[in-house]
Amino acid sequence: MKTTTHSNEIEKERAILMSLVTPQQKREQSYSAEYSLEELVSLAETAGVEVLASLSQNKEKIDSKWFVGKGKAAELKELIDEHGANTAIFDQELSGAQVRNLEEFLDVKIIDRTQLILDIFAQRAKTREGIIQVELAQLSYLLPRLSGQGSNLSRLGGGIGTRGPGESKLETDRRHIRDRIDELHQQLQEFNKHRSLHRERRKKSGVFQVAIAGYTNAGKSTLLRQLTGADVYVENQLFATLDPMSRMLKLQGGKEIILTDTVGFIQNLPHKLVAAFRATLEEVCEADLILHVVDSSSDMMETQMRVVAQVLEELGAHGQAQITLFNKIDQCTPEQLQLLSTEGDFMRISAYNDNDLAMLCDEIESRLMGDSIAFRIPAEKGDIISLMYRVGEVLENEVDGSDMLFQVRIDKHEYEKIGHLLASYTLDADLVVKGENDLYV
Ligand SMILES: Nc1nc2c(ncn2[C@@H]2O[C@H](COP(=O)(O)OP(=O)(O)OP(=O)(O)O)[C@@H](O)[C@H]2O)c(=O)[nH]1
Ligand SMILES: [Mg+2]
Repeated sequence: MKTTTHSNEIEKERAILMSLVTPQQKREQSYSAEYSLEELVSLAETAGVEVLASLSQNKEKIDSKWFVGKGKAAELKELIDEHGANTAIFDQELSGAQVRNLEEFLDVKIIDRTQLILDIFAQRAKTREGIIQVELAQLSYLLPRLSGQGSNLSRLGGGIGTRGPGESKLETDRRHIRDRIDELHQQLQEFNKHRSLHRERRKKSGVFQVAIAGYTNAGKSTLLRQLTGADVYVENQLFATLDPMSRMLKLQGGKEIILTDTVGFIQNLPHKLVAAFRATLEEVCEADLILHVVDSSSDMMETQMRVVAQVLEELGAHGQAQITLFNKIDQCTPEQLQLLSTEGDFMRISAYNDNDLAMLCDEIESRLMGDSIAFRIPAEKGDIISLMYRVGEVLENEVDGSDMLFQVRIDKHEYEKIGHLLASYTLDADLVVKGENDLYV
Protein backbone atom coordinates (compact mmCIF):
# COMPACT_ATOMS: atom_id res chain seq x y z
CA MET A 1 0.00 0.00 0.00
CA LYS A 2 2.98 2.28 0.13
CA THR A 3 3.11 3.06 -3.54
CA THR A 4 0.46 4.85 -5.49
CA THR A 5 -0.48 4.95 -9.10
CA HIS A 6 1.22 8.30 -9.38
CA SER A 7 4.45 7.37 -7.69
CA ASN A 8 6.36 7.10 -10.93
CA GLU A 9 5.37 10.56 -12.04
CA ILE A 10 6.15 12.50 -8.89
CA GLU A 11 8.97 12.80 -6.49
CA LYS A 12 8.38 10.72 -3.35
CA GLU A 13 7.42 12.88 -0.40
CA ARG A 14 10.17 13.17 2.20
CA ALA A 15 8.67 14.93 5.16
CA ILE A 16 9.31 16.68 8.43
CA LEU A 17 6.34 16.50 10.80
CA MET A 18 5.28 19.44 12.93
CA SER A 19 2.87 19.55 15.85
CA LEU A 20 1.65 22.48 17.90
CA VAL A 21 0.28 22.01 21.41
CA THR A 22 -1.92 24.72 22.86
CA PRO A 23 -3.24 24.90 26.44
CA GLN A 24 -6.72 24.38 25.03
CA GLN A 25 -5.71 21.06 23.50
CA LYS A 26 -4.09 20.01 26.75
CA ARG A 27 -7.39 20.60 28.53
CA GLU A 28 -9.25 18.35 26.13
CA GLN A 29 -9.49 15.01 27.84
CA SER A 30 -9.27 12.91 24.75
CA TYR A 31 -6.24 14.67 23.33
CA SER A 32 -2.68 13.49 23.68
CA ALA A 33 -0.17 15.51 21.69
CA GLU A 34 2.61 12.91 21.69
CA TYR A 35 0.25 10.16 20.68
CA SER A 36 -1.26 12.35 18.00
CA LEU A 37 2.22 12.95 16.58
CA GLU A 38 3.01 9.24 16.76
CA GLU A 39 -0.17 8.58 14.83
CA LEU A 40 0.77 11.23 12.31
CA VAL A 41 3.95 9.22 11.60
CA SER A 42 1.85 6.09 10.94
CA LEU A 43 -0.60 8.05 8.81
CA ALA A 44 2.23 9.56 6.75
CA GLU A 45 3.84 6.16 6.25
CA THR A 46 0.49 4.65 5.31
CA ALA A 47 0.15 7.38 2.66
CA GLY A 48 3.58 6.46 1.27
CA VAL A 49 5.57 9.33 2.76
CA GLU A 50 9.11 8.94 4.08
CA VAL A 51 9.22 10.53 7.53
CA LEU A 52 12.60 12.17 8.25
CA ALA A 53 12.08 13.93 11.58
CA SER A 54 9.48 15.57 13.75
CA LEU A 55 9.21 18.73 15.76
CA SER A 56 6.69 20.05 18.26
CA GLN A 57 5.99 23.32 20.03
CA ASN A 58 4.02 24.29 23.12
CA LYS A 59 2.44 27.63 22.42
CA GLU A 60 -0.18 29.78 24.13
CA LYS A 61 -2.04 30.53 20.92
CA ILE A 62 -1.99 29.49 17.29
CA ASP A 63 -0.17 32.08 15.16
CA SER A 64 -2.60 33.30 12.53
CA LYS A 65 0.16 33.91 9.99
CA TRP A 66 2.57 31.02 10.50
CA PHE A 67 0.51 28.62 12.62
CA VAL A 68 3.66 27.97 14.73
CA GLY A 69 5.82 30.77 16.15
CA LYS A 70 8.19 32.55 13.81
CA GLY A 71 11.24 31.15 15.61
CA LYS A 72 9.84 27.63 15.34
CA ALA A 73 9.20 28.12 11.66
CA ALA A 74 12.88 29.06 11.25
CA GLU A 75 13.87 25.93 13.18
CA LEU A 76 11.66 23.88 10.91
CA LYS A 77 13.33 25.43 7.89
CA GLU A 78 16.76 24.42 9.21
CA LEU A 79 15.58 20.87 9.73
CA ILE A 80 14.14 20.78 6.22
CA ASP A 81 17.42 21.94 4.71
CA GLU A 82 19.46 19.59 6.84
CA HIS A 83 17.44 16.53 5.81
CA GLY A 84 16.70 17.59 2.26
CA ALA A 85 12.94 17.30 2.88
CA ASN A 86 10.43 18.35 0.23
CA THR A 87 7.30 18.34 2.42
CA ALA A 88 6.19 19.56 5.86
CA ILE A 89 3.21 17.84 7.44
CA PHE A 90 1.30 19.59 10.24
CA ASP A 91 -0.65 17.65 12.84
CA GLN A 92 -3.46 20.21 12.97
CA GLU A 93 -5.64 21.78 10.33
CA LEU A 94 -4.14 24.87 8.64
CA SER A 95 -5.90 27.84 7.07
CA GLY A 96 -5.32 28.73 3.42
CA ALA A 97 -3.29 31.80 4.44
CA GLN A 98 -1.10 29.78 6.80
CA VAL A 99 -0.39 27.26 4.05
CA ARG A 100 0.62 30.02 1.64
CA ASN A 101 2.85 31.81 4.14
CA LEU A 102 4.55 28.62 5.22
CA GLU A 103 4.99 27.49 1.66
CA GLU A 104 6.62 30.74 0.72
CA PHE A 105 8.92 30.74 3.72
CA LEU A 106 9.84 27.06 3.78
CA ASP A 107 9.77 26.45 0.03
CA VAL A 108 8.34 22.93 0.45
CA LYS A 109 4.92 21.43 0.03
CA ILE A 110 2.67 21.93 3.09
CA ILE A 111 0.19 19.24 4.09
CA ASP A 112 -1.99 18.94 7.18
CA ARG A 113 -3.47 16.01 9.05
CA THR A 114 -6.85 16.30 7.34
CA GLN A 115 -5.31 16.18 3.87
CA LEU A 116 -3.24 13.20 4.87
CA ILE A 117 -6.27 11.27 6.14
CA LEU A 118 -8.22 12.22 3.03
CA ASP A 119 -5.37 11.00 0.88
CA ILE A 120 -5.44 7.60 2.59
CA PHE A 121 -9.21 7.50 2.19
CA ALA A 122 -8.81 8.34 -1.48
CA GLN A 123 -6.57 5.33 -1.93
CA ARG A 124 -8.87 3.02 0.06
CA ALA A 125 -12.33 3.89 -1.25
CA LYS A 126 -13.74 1.02 -3.27
CA THR A 127 -17.51 1.40 -3.46
CA ARG A 128 -19.15 4.08 -5.55
CA GLU A 129 -20.59 5.73 -2.45
CA GLY A 130 -17.25 5.70 -0.64
CA ILE A 131 -15.53 7.22 -3.65
CA ILE A 132 -18.08 10.02 -3.85
CA GLN A 133 -17.86 10.72 -0.12
CA VAL A 134 -14.08 11.03 -0.24
CA GLU A 135 -14.09 13.24 -3.30
CA LEU A 136 -16.70 15.49 -1.72
CA ALA A 137 -14.69 15.77 1.49
CA GLN A 138 -11.52 16.56 -0.47
CA LEU A 139 -13.14 19.24 -2.59
CA SER A 140 -14.93 20.82 0.38
CA TYR A 141 -11.58 20.96 2.09
CA LEU A 142 -9.81 22.53 -0.88
CA LEU A 143 -12.36 25.11 -1.96
CA PRO A 144 -11.99 27.68 0.85
CA ARG A 145 -8.22 27.27 0.63
CA LEU A 146 -8.04 28.29 -2.99
CA SER A 147 -8.76 31.97 -2.47
CA GLY A 148 -6.03 34.31 -3.58
CA GLN A 149 -3.89 31.77 -5.28
CA GLY A 150 -5.08 31.87 -8.83
CA SER A 151 -7.32 29.35 -10.39
CA ASN A 152 -5.43 26.16 -9.89
CA LEU A 153 -3.44 24.09 -7.48
CA SER A 154 -0.63 23.22 -9.83
CA ARG A 155 1.76 24.34 -7.08
CA LEU A 156 1.04 21.07 -5.31
CA GLY A 157 2.76 19.20 -8.08
CA GLY A 158 0.95 15.90 -7.56
CA GLY A 159 1.05 13.51 -4.60
CA ILE A 160 -0.85 14.07 -1.35
CA GLY A 161 -3.57 16.64 -1.65
CA THR A 162 -4.12 15.97 -5.32
CA ARG A 163 -4.98 12.29 -5.44
CA GLY A 164 -8.63 11.71 -6.08
CA PRO A 165 -10.49 8.44 -5.91
CA GLY A 166 -12.65 9.21 -8.94
CA GLU A 167 -11.87 8.47 -12.53
CA SER A 168 -9.61 11.45 -12.90
CA LYS A 169 -7.24 13.37 -10.65
CA LEU A 170 -8.88 16.01 -8.51
CA GLU A 171 -10.24 18.86 -10.54
CA THR A 172 -8.28 21.93 -9.58
CA ASP A 173 -10.25 24.73 -11.14
CA ARG A 174 -12.38 26.63 -8.65
CA ARG A 175 -15.50 26.92 -10.77
CA HIS A 176 -15.26 23.27 -11.68
CA ILE A 177 -14.90 22.41 -8.03
CA ARG A 178 -18.14 24.17 -7.14
CA ASP A 179 -20.02 22.42 -9.95
CA ARG A 180 -18.52 19.13 -9.00
CA ILE A 181 -19.44 19.58 -5.32
CA ASP A 182 -23.08 20.16 -6.32
CA GLU A 183 -23.03 17.14 -8.55
CA LEU A 184 -21.53 14.94 -5.81
CA HIS A 185 -24.10 16.18 -3.27
CA GLN A 186 -26.87 15.14 -5.62
CA GLN A 187 -25.37 11.74 -6.20
CA LEU A 188 -24.95 11.20 -2.47
CA GLN A 189 -28.57 12.12 -1.87
CA GLU A 190 -29.58 9.32 -4.21
CA PHE A 191 -27.47 6.93 -2.19
CA ASN A 192 -29.00 8.26 1.02
CA LYS A 193 -32.52 7.72 -0.27
CA HIS A 194 -31.66 4.21 -1.29
CA ARG A 195 -29.98 3.55 2.03
CA SER A 196 -32.89 4.74 4.13
CA LEU A 197 -35.37 2.73 2.06
CA HIS A 198 -33.21 -0.29 2.58
CA ARG A 199 -33.05 0.42 6.30
CA GLU A 200 -36.82 0.80 6.56
CA ARG A 201 -37.26 -2.53 4.83
CA ARG A 202 -34.83 -4.21 7.18
CA LYS A 203 -36.58 -2.68 10.18
CA LYS A 204 -39.94 -3.92 9.02
CA SER A 205 -38.55 -7.40 8.54
CA GLY A 206 -37.65 -7.33 12.25
CA VAL A 207 -33.99 -8.25 11.66
CA PHE A 208 -31.77 -6.74 14.32
CA GLN A 209 -28.97 -4.41 13.31
CA VAL A 210 -25.67 -4.65 15.14
CA ALA A 211 -22.94 -2.12 14.31
CA ILE A 212 -19.26 -2.69 14.98
CA ALA A 213 -17.57 0.60 15.81
CA GLY A 214 -14.25 1.61 17.32
CA TYR A 215 -10.86 3.17 16.92
CA THR A 216 -8.92 2.39 13.78
CA ASN A 217 -6.96 -0.89 13.97
CA ALA A 218 -8.93 -2.13 17.01
CA GLY A 219 -9.97 -5.33 15.23
CA LYS A 220 -13.46 -4.49 13.93
CA SER A 221 -13.07 -6.19 10.55
CA THR A 222 -11.38 -9.16 12.19
CA LEU A 223 -14.41 -9.58 14.42
CA LEU A 224 -16.81 -9.44 11.47
CA ARG A 225 -14.69 -11.96 9.57
CA GLN A 226 -14.32 -14.37 12.49
CA LEU A 227 -18.04 -14.24 13.30
CA THR A 228 -19.45 -14.48 9.80
CA GLY A 229 -16.65 -15.76 7.57
CA ALA A 230 -16.95 -12.54 5.58
CA ASP A 231 -14.14 -11.91 3.16
CA VAL A 232 -13.08 -8.54 4.59
CA TYR A 233 -9.76 -6.81 4.46
CA VAL A 234 -7.90 -7.14 7.75
CA GLU A 235 -4.58 -5.40 8.06
CA ASN A 236 -2.36 -4.03 10.76
CA GLN A 237 -2.63 -0.50 9.45
CA LEU A 238 -4.69 2.62 9.94
CA PHE A 239 -7.97 2.91 8.07
CA ALA A 240 -7.81 -0.50 6.45
CA THR A 241 -11.59 -0.32 6.13
CA LEU A 242 -13.33 2.60 4.57
CA ASP A 243 -16.57 1.26 3.18
CA PRO A 244 -18.97 -0.36 5.63
CA MET A 245 -19.72 -4.00 5.05
CA SER A 246 -22.76 -5.88 6.36
CA ARG A 247 -23.17 -9.60 6.87
CA MET A 248 -25.93 -11.81 8.20
CA LEU A 249 -25.21 -13.84 11.33
CA LYS A 250 -27.42 -16.60 12.68
CA LEU A 251 -27.51 -16.81 16.45
CA GLN A 252 -27.89 -19.99 18.50
CA GLY A 253 -31.65 -19.57 19.01
CA GLY A 254 -32.10 -19.27 15.22
CA LYS A 255 -32.49 -15.49 15.22
CA GLU A 256 -30.69 -13.72 12.37
CA ILE A 257 -28.97 -10.38 12.81
CA ILE A 258 -27.13 -8.04 10.46
CA LEU A 259 -23.62 -7.12 11.54
CA THR A 260 -22.03 -4.03 10.01
CA ASP A 261 -18.36 -3.12 10.11
CA THR A 262 -17.67 0.63 9.96
CA VAL A 263 -14.84 3.05 9.24
CA GLY A 264 -12.42 3.43 12.16
CA PHE A 265 -12.32 6.56 14.29
CA ILE A 266 -9.20 8.56 15.07
CA GLN A 267 -8.45 11.54 17.28
CA ASN A 268 -8.45 14.91 15.61
CA LEU A 269 -10.94 13.59 13.08
CA PRO A 270 -12.09 16.77 11.40
CA HIS A 271 -15.79 17.54 11.65
CA LYS A 272 -16.05 17.98 7.89
CA LEU A 273 -14.79 14.50 7.43
CA VAL A 274 -17.29 13.06 9.87
CA ALA A 275 -19.97 14.99 7.99
CA ALA A 276 -18.96 13.47 4.66
CA PHE A 277 -19.28 10.01 6.13
CA ARG A 278 -22.39 10.79 8.11
CA ALA A 279 -24.65 8.75 5.87
CA THR A 280 -22.62 5.60 6.27
CA LEU A 281 -22.09 6.25 9.94
CA GLU A 282 -25.83 6.63 10.39
CA GLU A 283 -25.85 2.85 10.31
CA VAL A 284 -24.34 3.14 13.77
CA CYS A 285 -27.07 5.47 15.04
CA GLU A 286 -29.79 3.21 13.70
CA ALA A 287 -28.35 0.03 15.14
CA ASP A 288 -30.18 -1.90 17.85
CA LEU A 289 -26.83 -2.58 19.46
CA ILE A 290 -23.32 -1.15 19.05
CA LEU A 291 -20.27 -3.33 19.62
CA HIS A 292 -17.51 -0.94 20.58
CA VAL A 293 -14.26 -2.78 19.80
CA VAL A 294 -11.25 -1.62 21.82
CA ASP A 295 -7.60 -2.59 21.33
CA SER A 296 -6.89 -3.35 24.97
CA SER A 297 -3.23 -4.11 24.23
CA SER A 298 -2.64 -0.47 23.25
CA ASP A 299 -1.10 1.85 25.81
CA MET A 300 -3.37 4.52 24.43
CA MET A 301 -6.51 2.51 25.09
CA GLU A 302 -8.15 5.09 27.31
CA THR A 303 -7.56 7.96 24.91
CA GLN A 304 -8.90 5.85 22.07
CA MET A 305 -12.03 4.94 24.05
CA ARG A 306 -12.66 8.59 24.83
CA VAL A 307 -12.28 9.54 21.17
CA VAL A 308 -14.79 6.88 20.17
CA ALA A 309 -17.25 8.03 22.83
CA GLN A 310 -16.85 11.59 21.59
CA VAL A 311 -17.44 10.72 17.92
CA LEU A 312 -20.45 8.57 18.85
CA GLU A 313 -21.81 11.54 20.74
CA GLU A 314 -21.27 13.81 17.72
CA LEU A 315 -23.17 11.31 15.63
CA GLY A 316 -25.97 11.22 18.16
CA ALA A 317 -25.38 7.55 18.90
CA HIS A 318 -24.10 7.82 22.47
CA GLY A 319 -27.39 6.74 24.01
CA GLN A 320 -27.59 3.52 22.00
CA ALA A 321 -27.34 0.12 23.62
CA GLN A 322 -23.67 -0.73 23.64
CA ILE A 323 -21.28 -3.49 24.62
CA THR A 324 -17.62 -2.54 24.99
CA LEU A 325 -15.40 -5.35 23.77
CA PHE A 326 -11.90 -5.30 25.17
CA ASN A 327 -10.31 -7.04 22.21
CA LYS A 328 -6.81 -8.48 21.70
CA ILE A 329 -6.61 -9.71 25.31
CA ASP A 330 -4.26 -12.43 24.04
CA GLN A 331 -1.75 -9.62 23.49
CA CYS A 332 -2.22 -7.86 26.83
CA THR A 333 0.37 -7.80 29.58
CA PRO A 334 -0.89 -8.90 33.03
CA GLU A 335 -0.81 -5.22 34.06
CA GLN A 336 -2.98 -4.24 31.10
CA LEU A 337 -5.43 -7.06 31.87
CA GLN A 338 -5.83 -5.80 35.42
CA LEU A 339 -7.07 -2.46 34.15
CA LEU A 340 -9.96 -3.94 32.20
CA SER A 341 -13.37 -3.77 33.71
CA THR A 342 -15.41 -6.95 33.68
CA GLU A 343 -18.64 -5.61 35.04
CA GLY A 344 -21.67 -4.22 33.33
CA ASP A 345 -21.49 -3.74 29.60
CA PHE A 346 -17.92 -4.91 29.16
CA MET A 347 -16.48 -8.14 27.81
CA ARG A 348 -12.91 -9.27 27.35
CA ILE A 349 -12.31 -11.12 24.12
CA SER A 350 -9.82 -12.11 21.52
CA ALA A 351 -11.39 -11.98 18.09
CA TYR A 352 -9.37 -15.13 17.31
CA ASN A 353 -10.73 -17.16 20.23
CA ASP A 354 -13.78 -19.30 19.39
CA ASN A 355 -14.96 -19.59 22.99
CA ASP A 356 -14.93 -15.83 23.37
CA LEU A 357 -16.91 -15.47 20.17
CA ALA A 358 -19.50 -18.00 21.33
CA MET A 359 -19.92 -16.06 24.57
CA LEU A 360 -20.21 -12.85 22.63
CA CYS A 361 -22.96 -14.31 20.44
CA ASP A 362 -24.87 -15.44 23.54
CA GLU A 363 -24.52 -11.99 25.00
CA ILE A 364 -25.69 -10.33 21.78
CA GLU A 365 -28.65 -12.67 21.74
CA SER A 366 -29.65 -12.00 25.30
CA ARG A 367 -29.25 -8.25 24.76
CA LEU A 368 -31.35 -8.18 21.64
CA MET A 369 -33.92 -10.63 22.79
CA GLY A 370 -34.16 -8.73 26.01
CA ASP A 371 -35.00 -9.99 29.44
CA SER A 372 -37.39 -12.82 29.98
CA ILE A 373 -40.80 -12.11 31.42
CA ALA A 374 -43.26 -14.37 33.23
CA PHE A 375 -46.95 -14.43 32.28
CA ARG A 376 -50.05 -16.13 33.69
CA ILE A 377 -52.81 -16.63 31.14
CA PRO A 378 -56.16 -18.41 31.54
CA ALA A 379 -56.02 -21.59 29.43
CA GLU A 380 -59.15 -20.69 27.47
CA LYS A 381 -57.53 -17.49 26.11
CA GLY A 382 -56.18 -19.17 22.99
CA ASP A 383 -55.63 -15.89 21.13
CA ILE A 384 -53.50 -14.45 23.93
CA ILE A 385 -51.53 -17.67 24.20
CA SER A 386 -50.73 -17.57 20.49
CA LEU A 387 -49.50 -13.98 20.94
CA MET A 388 -47.12 -15.35 23.53
CA TYR A 389 -45.35 -17.29 20.84
CA ARG A 390 -45.08 -14.23 18.62
CA VAL A 391 -43.61 -11.96 21.23
CA GLY A 392 -40.43 -13.91 21.77
CA GLU A 393 -38.98 -17.29 22.55
CA VAL A 394 -40.99 -19.31 25.07
CA LEU A 395 -38.41 -20.68 27.48
CA GLU A 396 -40.81 -22.54 29.80
CA ASN A 397 -44.50 -23.20 30.08
CA GLU A 398 -46.53 -25.18 32.56
CA VAL A 399 -50.13 -25.68 33.56
CA ASP A 400 -51.28 -24.36 36.90
CA GLY A 401 -54.92 -25.21 37.52
CA SER A 402 -56.96 -23.45 34.85
CA ASP A 403 -54.05 -21.12 33.94
CA MET A 404 -50.93 -21.47 31.85
CA LEU A 405 -47.61 -20.07 33.12
CA PHE A 406 -45.10 -18.83 30.58
CA GLN A 407 -41.53 -17.67 30.77
CA VAL A 408 -40.75 -15.77 27.56
CA ARG A 409 -37.55 -14.19 26.32
CA ILE A 410 -38.84 -11.03 24.76
CA ASP A 411 -38.07 -9.98 21.23
CA LYS A 412 -37.86 -6.19 21.68
CA HIS A 413 -39.15 -5.36 18.21
CA GLU A 414 -42.23 -7.56 18.60
CA TYR A 415 -42.84 -6.47 22.17
CA GLU A 416 -42.90 -2.83 21.11
CA LYS A 417 -45.64 -3.70 18.65
CA ILE A 418 -47.93 -6.01 20.62
CA GLY A 419 -46.69 -5.94 24.22
CA HIS A 420 -49.57 -3.75 25.37
CA LEU A 421 -52.02 -6.57 24.60
CA LEU A 422 -50.20 -8.75 27.09
CA ALA A 423 -49.57 -6.21 29.83
CA SER A 424 -52.40 -7.34 32.08
CA TYR A 425 -51.14 -10.95 32.06
CA THR A 426 -47.58 -10.28 33.28
CA LEU A 427 -46.78 -11.51 36.74
CA ASP A 428 -45.56 -9.17 39.39
CA ALA A 429 -42.29 -7.34 38.69
CA ASP A 430 -40.30 -9.57 41.07
CA LEU A 431 -40.91 -12.45 38.75
CA VAL A 432 -39.45 -10.68 35.74
CA VAL A 433 -36.27 -12.64 35.27
CA LYS A 434 -33.19 -10.89 33.99
CA GLY A 435 -31.06 -12.14 31.09
CA GLU A 436 -27.99 -14.19 31.88
CA ASN A 437 -25.73 -11.25 32.64
CA ASP A 438 -23.08 -13.32 34.33
CA LEU A 439 -22.10 -15.08 31.12
CA TYR A 440 -18.92 -13.14 30.66
CA VAL A 441 -17.61 -12.59 34.17
N1 LIG B 1 -3.50 -10.71 18.61
C1 LIG B 1 -4.65 -10.24 18.15
N2 LIG B 1 -4.67 -9.51 17.03
C2 LIG B 1 -5.87 -9.04 16.60
C3 LIG B 1 -7.08 -9.32 17.28
N3 LIG B 1 -8.10 -8.72 16.61
C4 LIG B 1 -7.53 -8.09 15.55
N4 LIG B 1 -6.19 -8.28 15.53
C5 LIG B 1 -5.21 -7.75 14.56
O1 LIG B 1 -5.29 -6.32 14.59
C6 LIG B 1 -5.02 -5.78 13.28
C7 LIG B 1 -6.14 -4.84 12.87
O2 LIG B 1 -7.31 -5.56 12.64
P1 LIG B 1 -8.51 -5.05 11.72
O3 LIG B 1 -9.60 -6.04 11.89
O4 LIG B 1 -8.03 -4.74 10.35
O5 LIG B 1 -8.84 -3.69 12.47
P2 LIG B 1 -9.99 -2.63 12.14
O6 LIG B 1 -10.54 -2.20 13.45
O7 LIG B 1 -10.94 -3.19 11.14
O8 LIG B 1 -9.11 -1.45 11.53
P3 LIG B 1 -9.47 -0.32 10.45
O9 LIG B 1 -10.29 -0.92 9.38
O10 LIG B 1 -8.11 0.09 10.00
O11 LIG B 1 -10.16 0.76 11.21
C8 LIG B 1 -4.86 -6.99 12.36
O12 LIG B 1 -3.48 -7.23 12.20
C9 LIG B 1 -5.54 -8.13 13.12
O13 LIG B 1 -5.01 -9.39 12.80
C10 LIG B 1 -7.01 -10.12 18.48
O14 LIG B 1 -7.99 -10.40 19.17
N5 LIG B 1 -5.79 -10.54 18.86
MG1 LIG C 1 -11.34 -2.61 9.27
